[in-house]
Amino acid sequence: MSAPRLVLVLGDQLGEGVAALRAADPARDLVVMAEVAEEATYAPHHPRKIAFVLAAMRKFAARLRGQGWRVAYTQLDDPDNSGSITGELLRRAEEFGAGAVIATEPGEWRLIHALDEVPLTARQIPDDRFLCANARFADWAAGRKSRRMEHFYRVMRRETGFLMDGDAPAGGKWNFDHDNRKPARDDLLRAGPLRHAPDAVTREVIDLVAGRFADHFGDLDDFWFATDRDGALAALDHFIAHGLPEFGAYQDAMLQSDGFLNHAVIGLYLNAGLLGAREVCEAAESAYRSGRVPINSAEGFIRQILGWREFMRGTYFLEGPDYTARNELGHEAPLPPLYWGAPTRMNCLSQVVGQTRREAYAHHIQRLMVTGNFALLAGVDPAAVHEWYLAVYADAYEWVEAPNVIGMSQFADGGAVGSKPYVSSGAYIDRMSDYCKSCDYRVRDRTGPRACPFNLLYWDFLDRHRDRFARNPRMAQIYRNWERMDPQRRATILSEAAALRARLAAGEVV
Ligand code: FAD
Ligand code: DLZ
Ligand code: SF4
Repeated sequence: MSAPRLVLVLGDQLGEGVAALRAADPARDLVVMAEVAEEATYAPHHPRKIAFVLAAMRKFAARLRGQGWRVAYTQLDDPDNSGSITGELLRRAEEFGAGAVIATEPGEWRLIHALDEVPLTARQIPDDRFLCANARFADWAAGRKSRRMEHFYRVMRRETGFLMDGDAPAGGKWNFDHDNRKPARDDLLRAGPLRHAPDAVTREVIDLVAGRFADHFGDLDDFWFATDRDGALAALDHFIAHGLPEFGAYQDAMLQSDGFLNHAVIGLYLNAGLLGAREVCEAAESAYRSGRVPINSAEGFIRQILGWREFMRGTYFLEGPDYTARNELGHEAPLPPLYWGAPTRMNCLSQVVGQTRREAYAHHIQRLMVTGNFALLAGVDPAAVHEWYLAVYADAYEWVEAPNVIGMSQFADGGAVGSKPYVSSGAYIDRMSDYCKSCDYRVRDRTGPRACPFNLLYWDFLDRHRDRFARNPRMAQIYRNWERMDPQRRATILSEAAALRARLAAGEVV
């Protein structure tokens, strides 16, 4: 019999249909899965994320064995563990006399390059779990002056047929965002995400992670994520029944008492491979077709997956390995310690960072308009912002995190993802949340000792980057407002903002 090949299955490739498994032969080949320190520490991942990935890996390995695969599985505390994916491939190659590796292409350049360099014959097969292949995205992007998600999304709607009535978009419009801007009310009942009690396998992993990564930012108690496909499917069903009907209306809202609102909390399951993008979109469309959810919710939700998620993946691979080093605005300030839990008087940041520490989760607007907005306004080095987001969220993998952070949130790619930077003063946060009511700062104060820092830094940011943005048609009105302001007031804003940035840079509590 010919020598076995090693079939690499990474911690975010946990589906039976993954390309490497389809290309392999269970009678001949050996699946390699490895819990390794390098993957837990290339960014200091939240312990909840590490526990989720490792527990899901253990259960997936058991499932593969049940289907007849031979699996060489390395646990984190195995004394022979080499500590890296390539180290484990080499160790298993020697142990089993294998010379070839079959891998599904990883979602990160770092690992793609590491596999290219492993001294074995390693074949990396395109990861076809996505609705738009990288080659298709490159084809769509070719020759365009600018790439915008909304254009891409319409192409995807047509190509996949999701929410189409013949040639026309269901409901008569491509995008129902206009109906999706309501602030949330505290007294509305929401089911929240489905919570799963950890079983024995998960509990063992939690103990291991708690002992090994106690120095990483993030809580591990009351762990409730699903860690297998059945649990992830139950979470999806729960969301479709209870969250999706009102998903659209409250998509942008933020509430101090509820960090989840009607969000699906399935990003971690999708990205790890426990759920597929197609089945999630199908579930949402079928709820719409059967009259269980309105079009603004179904469309708003499907756009996130068919539009944004695929657009971000295409962007990551099209932009290439240097994307995470981009810094078009030349921002160099250090990430303020408040991001790692140091005290802050800004209630919005304290709430979002606190929730992130507890849950390894924040929803899109919290990530974009609170933590992301503040880092951009404060001129933080985008590489440091990128490392933070990659570490702290359970759904963070570089292919999706980097275009969201370097591109959408920090504008460090100069506009490859968005046409203008997502910056706002405190007024936006006040309109969409209840954070400002319990803040030391006053959201209506533009200057003075209690002026909301977002207000000061907002004008300061626009002023600093006037050359780049003043001619952007979507920002012209804002610049006109700034020019019309009393010169004395403008000078006060700029000097107070400079003092604030100096205090942030010195690590003072702000
Ligand atoms: P929902 O709001 O319920 O949306 C449903 C699904 O749509 C998500 O699960 C996700 O798969 C997809 N989706 C929504 N928005 C986006 C988007 N902008 N890009 C890609 N997919 C999207 N998403 C990640 O999966 N991983 C990340 O590391 C990540 N980092 C982000 C960083 C920043 C600064 C910002 C602004 C957004 C980031 N996002 C990231 C996108 C989005 O915030 C999360 O996908 C979402 O909050 C996950 O929670 P959910 O499952 O409840 O999503
Ligand atoms: C995120 C993660 C973690 C924490 N641990 C492992 C691991 O021990 N073994 C593994 O195969 N994968 C892990 N992962 C997921 C990888 O980091 C992920 O495959 C790459 O970042 C590419 O997306
Ligand atoms: Fe945040 Fe400003 Fe509102 Fe305070 S007043 S919660 S700092 S936006």
